[in-house]
Parts: sequence; structure tokens; C-alpha cells
Amino acid sequence: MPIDVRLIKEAFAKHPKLDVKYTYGTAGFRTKANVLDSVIFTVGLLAVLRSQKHDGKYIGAMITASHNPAEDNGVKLVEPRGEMLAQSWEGYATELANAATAEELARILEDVVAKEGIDTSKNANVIVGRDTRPSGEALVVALTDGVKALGGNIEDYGLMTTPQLHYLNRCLNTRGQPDAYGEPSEEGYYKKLSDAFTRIVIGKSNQSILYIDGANGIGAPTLQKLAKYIPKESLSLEVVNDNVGDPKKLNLQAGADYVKVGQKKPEGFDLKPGMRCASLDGDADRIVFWYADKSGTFKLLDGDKIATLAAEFIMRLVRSAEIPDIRVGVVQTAYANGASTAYVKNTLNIPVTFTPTGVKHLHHAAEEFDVGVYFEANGHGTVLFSDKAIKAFHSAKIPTPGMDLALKGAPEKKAIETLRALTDLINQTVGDALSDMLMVEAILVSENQSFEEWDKAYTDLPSRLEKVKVSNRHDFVAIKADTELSKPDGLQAKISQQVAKFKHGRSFVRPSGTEDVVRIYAEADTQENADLLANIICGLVYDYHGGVGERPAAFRKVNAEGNLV
Ligand code: 16G
Ligand code: MG
Repeated sequence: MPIDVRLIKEAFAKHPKLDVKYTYGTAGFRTKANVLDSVIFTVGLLAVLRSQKHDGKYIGAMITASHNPAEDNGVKLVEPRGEMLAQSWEGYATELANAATAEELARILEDVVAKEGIDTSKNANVIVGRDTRPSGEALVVALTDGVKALGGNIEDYGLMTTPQLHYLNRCLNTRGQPDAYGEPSEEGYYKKLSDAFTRIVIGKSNQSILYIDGANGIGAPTLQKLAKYIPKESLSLEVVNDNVGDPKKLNLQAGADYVKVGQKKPEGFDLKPGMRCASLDGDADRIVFWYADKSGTFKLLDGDKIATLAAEFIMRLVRSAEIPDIRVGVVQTAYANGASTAYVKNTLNIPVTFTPTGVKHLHHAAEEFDVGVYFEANGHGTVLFSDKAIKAFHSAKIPTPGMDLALKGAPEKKAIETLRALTDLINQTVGDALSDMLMVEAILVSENQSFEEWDKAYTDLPSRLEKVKVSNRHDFVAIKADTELSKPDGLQAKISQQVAKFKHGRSFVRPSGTEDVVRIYAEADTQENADLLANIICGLVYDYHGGVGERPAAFRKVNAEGNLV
């Protein structure tokens, strides 16, 4: 069936393209909400084709700008099994979003149809969800117009977290099948998580209150709903920064990104030694934990700490359940603290794979393991279980309480039951702050561990994250999983020369995928040295590779020989 250009024209007239260049990046389209209407409309069109390509399976569209300020918004598409949109389609999304006329739009659509061999007579199904941003409602209308212009069906699920949308999409697409993922409803999500959590912690003593910074976003009310499904004696939660009524408050001096980047507590907390806290981001797909030590110093337990906690726990369970041939692996990015990598490799003896930044890369690398633990240092991540692992956990024989077995089999039984519950508890589609929160809590309860004890596994190397605004960040090309630059010419050699001067020195530069800057990361033996190394590299980038705006005073200058001046 050819594309009905007349319908496209009519719909496009309602969502005219502005004079802006758009790119479907690491996390979909993300920019100021007031320039997004036409873009979201074209995403609706693309979602229809993607669904038809998948024989009418549901495609998810999430309208969110995550940890960005309240005035931003964005959209990302979700594949039938809950993964991020296939990378090969990101280019189509960009092309469609930049089409200036209805004719051009129709031509690009026809090209995609031809190239992908799409049967446009098939049904198409799209679901949409959004975070609490006020701009979201109108953007759902734009998306709906796009879906309808190509004759697709759309179901609006309203407010939800990003991982809930991923969950729903997979549930809808696997309904009634042997691999059914769960009940496709908000309640189904709460029940699945709370039930799995309760199975692990039942009979164990719970921990002190967990205070959660909801970033004044959708995570806050969602968490309050989830909490109702969990028995109080298993987990006591207190949600802080839950003001979703005041849109300006979203992510304002709160949330996982604020806490991780600034290495400090968010607004709204009177942090006392011994308090256990965590921060979600604006769409609740990231979480970091934090506390104050005995002297009251703020301590962060980031994605790396979550990954090591989970990998170690699961590996121990697999051993104690005596399940053979299960390959546990950890996937990290260059932002992972060097001390965490060393701990995983050398102390836990678990292999580590590195990928470029961005969930889609980590997710696919984690699928290579039977138990693939992936977390970005920023707190986005999950644990994936292969079909083989799930089958092995379910076919493992639970020792029955016989005379001898009662003693010998008890830990083994608990290990098998816990592994089974973890496969339900941990969101298999994408990093999920609420699911991750319950996973961490289940581990700490099982191990009877405090945050301080968890933190003791290894000590982070001091690090510094900076950004530099340059005239063209696309001049910077990162290679080797973001650890080196192939362009601009000569810069990598200069970086390596500086890094070599520092004990435990490490530094890399990469163009951001979400902001018009290049990011600089540095690590060294002391905080002073990490700061110095970062400022030297920032200076190199700014002075020799197109720094724009006022030169920050902290940036250091090196001469042609690489010596500080
Ligand atoms: C996005 C990515 C996140 C990544 C971050 C890097 C997803 C869902 N999110 O938020 O994984 O860490 O971008 O941002 O993929 P940057 O490129 O600006 O440093
Ligand atoms: Mg997010």
C-alpha cells in the first residue's frame, strides 16, 4: 500500500518543521521542549514503520528528557522486547525529523519502506508513556498524529517511568507466550517486583529506613505506589523530593545526576551519620546510593559499586546452588572507576568487557554472558540473565527437607530460590532505578550488610569529570570504547604524555552525545592530582582544539614540550 501523501500533508501542516537541525542521539531526541513538536510527530510516523517491520508488534515511545532541566523534553523508541531502537534505524529518525516539507517527508518514508522491505498493509501498534514534564501532554498529541497519519494504532499509557514503558512493551509483545514477561499493566509491574523482592527477604531482618530522593520527578509517585505492595516489615521507604506539582523543581538540585556529578547530597536532606539514602533521576532509570560516614562525610555508592555488589552476590549464589557452567561477566564504560575494574578482575575474578558510553552498547555486550551485569558509573544499569541461566536456575533441584538434607541443603535451597527470584526482580529490558533499588536492598538484607560495609569492598580512585565547550565537538572522534581519541590529530599523544606523569593516572576525552560539549575524565592517586590532570587536559583541549567562551581560570597551560607553564 503506498503512503498516502495527502494524509501526511494534512498532518504535517499541524506540526510544521522549525529551522532547527535535529539528531537522534544516545538517548533519542532531546532538546528544548518548545522545538520538539514536529520531531515527535515524525517519530510517530517512524514508530508505525518499525512496528510493521516487526509484524505489528508493539513499539514503545517514551517522552522524557531524563535528568535534563524541566524546560527540555525528548523521545526515544523502544523495540518489541524492550531494548533501545536498533541503531540502524537512528539515521532514519534523524532524516525524518529534518524533512522540511511534506513531500520530502513522504519521500523519506517511501525510501525506508523500500529499503527495509516493509509491508505497509500490516497493522501497526504503538504505546506511549511520558514523564511529569508539563510539555509532555502536547507532545503525546504530536506523536499520536504521526502514528495515525500512517494508519497505526496508538495506546496512551499516561505518566510512567521510562523502565515501566520498556516493561509494558515487552509484556504486551510476549502475552500468552512461553516467554511471557508479565502482566501488561502498572499494577502487574508493582506486583512482579514486590513479589520477587519479598521472596528473597522473607524471614530476614530488615534494614533502617531508606530515604529516596525522587528528583521531583515521576520516580517519586511511582515509588510511593510500589511501596504499598511491599510489606512494611520488609522495607521501610521514605520518599523525599516528591514535588511533582511544581514543574520547575524537576531535577533541580536533586536527582542521581546532580549527586553523582557534584559528589554531594541533594536539597531536602538533613544528612546524619548512619542515614541510608538514594537518588533517582527524572525518569527513574538511574539510581545512586549515598550516606554519611561516622564523621559525617558524604559518601557515594555509584553504578560501579552497584555492579560489584550484584556480581559478587550472584556469583556466590551460583556457586552455592552448585549450578555449573554459568558465565558471570561485568560490562563497564571508560567512566568506571579504575579501582572497581581492578576489584572485579583481580579480587572477584570476573571478566570485564568495556563498551562506549550509552545503554544500548552495554546492554548488547551484557547479553554475551549468562549473567551479564552492566552499569554505567552514573547509575544506569541492570543484570541480564540468558535463557540458559534462567533454565538452569529453574531446573536446579531444590533439596527436600530430609534428615541429612535439612542441614546440608538449606543454603543451597535458599540460593536457588534467590536466583529464581532475582530473574523476576531485575528488569530485563533496561536499567530501572526501582528494580535496582530493590535488588540492592535484597542483597544487603540477605548479607546483613550496612552501606559502610558495602562501601568497603574497594576504595574509589579520586576522579574528576569536566566539560569544555568547543567550536565543533564532532572534530573529536573517540575510539577503543571511548578510552582514546583518533582525532583531532596529535591530541591523544599529548594526553598520554600527561597521563604518564601521574601515579594511577588515567584520562580520556570524548564528545558528549547529549550536550554540545566535550567531556574530560581524569583519575589519579589523590584528589589534587586528579583535579590537576583534568585541568591540564581541559587546557589542552581548550587552547589547541577550538575552546569557545571565556577560558575557565582553573584550566592549566602546557607548552609544546608538554611542560606546565
Ligand atoms: C544518555 C545515556 C546514558 C549515557 C549518557 C551519556 C541512555 C538511555 N542514556 O543519558 O547511558 O551515560 O547519555 O551522556 O542511553 P553524554 O554523552 O552527554 O556524556
Ligand atoms: Mg534517565
